[in-house]
Amino acid sequence: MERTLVLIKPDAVQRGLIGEIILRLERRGLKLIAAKFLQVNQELAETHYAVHKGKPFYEGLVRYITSSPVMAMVWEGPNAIAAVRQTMGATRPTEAAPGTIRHDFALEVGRNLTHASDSPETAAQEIALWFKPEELYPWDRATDAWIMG
Ligand code: DGI
Repeated sequence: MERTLVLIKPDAVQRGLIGEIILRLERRGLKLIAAKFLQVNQELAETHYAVHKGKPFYEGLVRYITSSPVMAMVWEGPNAIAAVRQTMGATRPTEAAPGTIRHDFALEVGRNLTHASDSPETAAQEIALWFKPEELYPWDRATDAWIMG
């Protein structure tokens, strides 16, 4: 079982896509175990994107993520990290496969709607950065046996 951090970024919130994105993750069979709606401050943005510090798009990325509220969530499931990234599509929307969120709703890499952890190590770091342990609520879902063998 894996957990992954998903951010519905400011452009997706402003464009009224929170429900659409949650719908696709729920429908896939992933389980929501934590969620919060928040305005990201400079410190959180810089820590979250520390790996990109020094890159030409870094300052714009921090401005973008702090520009308006985001929805932060933790989703759980078998292969959740790969499954969520597949549902999001490639980082550059014009390279994302049809049927993915970034293909279906975005045009530019700098407004690509979502963030999802890219490995078990980053997922653990990012979940700990965005959520306190007591904010995670694992639960038994009546349909689990029909989604996980
Ligand atoms: O994990 P991803 O979000 O798919 O991609 P990533 O971790 O390589 O990059 C994080 C974010 O940084 C990405 O969602 C958008 C932004 N980014 C990455 N490469 C570029 C970029 N933004 C701009 N403007 N130009 C880039 O080349």
